[in-house]
Amino acid sequence: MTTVEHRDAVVIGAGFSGLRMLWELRGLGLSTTVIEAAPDVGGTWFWNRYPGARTDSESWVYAFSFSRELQDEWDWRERYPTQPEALSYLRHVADRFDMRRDIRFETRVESAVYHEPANRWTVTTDGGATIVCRYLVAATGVLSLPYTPPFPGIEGFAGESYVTGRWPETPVDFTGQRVAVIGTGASAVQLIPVAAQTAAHLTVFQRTPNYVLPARNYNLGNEERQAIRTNYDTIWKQAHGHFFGVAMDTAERNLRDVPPAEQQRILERGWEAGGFRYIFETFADLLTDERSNEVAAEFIRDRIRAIVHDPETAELLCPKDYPFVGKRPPLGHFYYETFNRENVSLVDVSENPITGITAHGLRTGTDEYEADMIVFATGFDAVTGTLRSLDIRGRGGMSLREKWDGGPRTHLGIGVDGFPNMFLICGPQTPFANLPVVIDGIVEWVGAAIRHLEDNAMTSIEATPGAVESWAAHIDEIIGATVLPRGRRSWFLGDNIPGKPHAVLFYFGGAGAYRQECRAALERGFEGFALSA
Ligand code: N01
Repeated sequence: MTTVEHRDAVVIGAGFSGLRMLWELRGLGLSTTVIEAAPDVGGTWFWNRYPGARTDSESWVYAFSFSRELQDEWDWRERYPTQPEALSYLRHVADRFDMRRDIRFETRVESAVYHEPANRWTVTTDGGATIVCRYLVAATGVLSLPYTPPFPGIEGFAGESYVTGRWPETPVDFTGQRVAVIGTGASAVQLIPVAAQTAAHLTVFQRTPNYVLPARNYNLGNEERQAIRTNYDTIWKQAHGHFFGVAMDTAERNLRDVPPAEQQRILERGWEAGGFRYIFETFADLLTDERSNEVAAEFIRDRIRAIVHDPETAELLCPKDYPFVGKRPPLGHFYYETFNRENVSLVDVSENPITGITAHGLRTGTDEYEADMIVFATGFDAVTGTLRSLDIRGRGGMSLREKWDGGPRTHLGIGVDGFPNMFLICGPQTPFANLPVVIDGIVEWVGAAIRHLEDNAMTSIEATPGAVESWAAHIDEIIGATVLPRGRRSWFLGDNIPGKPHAVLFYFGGAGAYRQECRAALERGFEGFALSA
């Protein structure tokens, strides 16, 4: 006989979002169980442990801001934390706040079903548990379901194969191996320079080149660490208002208003500053003006041509038929330099696609390539993939999977009509930005909504169909004013996976503006949501 457990809230996932949500719910005095598939906390940072993995956000904003003590006692080592460092931070948070007692590890949610008369969610897990709760929070991550193309012959490969998003805990040794890497997104861009150091030969299979920005990582000294701690109030204030949720300046001048020599000087400064500073601290119109965007794109192509010695390889690495940021630009740690190594080669599979995996490597339409190891750095069924893989049912048994057949629909990326008391943390149609900062804002909003229900003896909150329609139109309107729809097979738009509906998966108005939109809805009595007594 199954025992039915009762909780105020169930949270799915124990990554950044799930831990932050647990902290919030505890603050409201609500009993909560977090359900996590992995044997530990960490989410993205648990699964993506491939060599070279590290954040693309600067460490001082890739953190929680809810606890001054946590800020004061944690020391980041580098500008961009490595995967082990990011994971140990999240482990530290879980231990520091005694969170593990509320987390059920190595457990997957199978279904979550809303029962209308009782106004309760019933969550079932693969471990046979049944938990009945009032509030359901999906903290399932933006990039949590890896995608591997269904190449024929994969199972017959005689060597070792790995997926970046499911990297094993036991170290993988590339020494003396012929390694094939499929993909040139952010994951591959991080892995390639590291694997190239020990592999006998590394072959990179590229379908679409990316605009890779130099990260310019460095170790943080004691003085800088101390300065970060002292300035945290200013750092968070800046990050909360910033388009990308980071502590960077926001350029106010437009490239089109500046003479060409000055344009180049400013772009050079952004390029040298490293990371996304090239986008945000240079010019205000890079994402909205095609001609300005093209100047910034050509600047990057020039750098590629200057770094990569072989002109043919350099040309292949230059993105040409889509705008800068039309795909999410990866940060490189000597990425382009790696193609000057004797043991690295680039294969262009844009016109001559990979047609299958053989016992000893892979094949394209015309050629065969031998490999001892294949790394699939082929991306994720992003944003909606994990949510759609769960059997979530709202009013009248309505399935979230079916409801989103044509693409996701939400209000503020937080609520879905027909799914009362269900909250999404970093669901579809929330900002594409530095996630800990976005998470913080959303969790605070959800906390305020639940507090409102509890304090006013109300039973449910649910997005209205009208608000959901308006939010979708708003999202479309925002992206329509940018160059982003011209991206190539962008996962921002669901276009990286054959058959996935083309839909705008993010709010591209910026993290700061989104925070204001959420606050305005709250101040107007949770506008766009129906509340029931
Ligand atoms: O995945 P991707 P990712 N044949 O989708 C190629 C975040 N992230 O894991 O572009 C050949 O970007 C595909 O080619 P194409 C970050 O937000 C963050 O690298 O579709 N190639 C592409 O090159 C990032 O944007 C960090 O033509 C095929 C690659 O596989 C997001 O995760 C680190 C193919 C997939 O690239 C996703 O990055 C890492 C096929 N059949 C990731 N199918 C940090 O913050 C796919 N590809 C540090």
